[in-house]
Amino acid sequence: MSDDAFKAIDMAFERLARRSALSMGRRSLLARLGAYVVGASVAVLPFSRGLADETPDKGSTDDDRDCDYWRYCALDGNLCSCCGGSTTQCPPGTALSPVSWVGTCENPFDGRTYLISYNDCCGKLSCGQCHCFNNIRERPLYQAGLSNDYNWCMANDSTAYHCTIAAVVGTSEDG
Ligand code: ABN
Repeated sequence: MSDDAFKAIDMAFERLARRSALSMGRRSLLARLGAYVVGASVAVLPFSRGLADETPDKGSTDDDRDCDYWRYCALDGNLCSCCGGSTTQCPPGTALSPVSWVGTCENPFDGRTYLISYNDCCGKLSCGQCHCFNNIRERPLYQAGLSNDYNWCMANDSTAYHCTIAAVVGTSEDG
């Protein structure tokens, strides 16, 4: 760009600055600038605008020690069925969490959708076996009851997380 072009731009900005200084006070100028800065930062903040993964997933196995077992469609954690418990029972020496998150999973064997309660089993260190990371219709933590990404042992005497069970609590047709 030539010197003349730079000069023209300088003058244009100077004129603009002088005109706005005449028409508004310093405080109101700062307030306006502040509003622009806050507006711009909200516009670019990295939050999730879309919903979580909506891909229907029917699961593909009847093996309850496999992450693809249909009931585990929203299970993020260790399978209790690999840790001395079962799909519905905590392993000996652990205690069921009274609070849980829920998911809806389709059973590929009867085509129906079931409400699943995922409860953590607590009181022993992580079992470390069969870790699954399934997130069908799971929601971020601000919808706590639908979020799997949380230690639901928080209400137990011992908050140590061991594994997770997946109990059917109803069908999606239940009122
Ligand atoms: N609800 C399973 C879990 C436990 C601890 C941390 C993340 C997720």
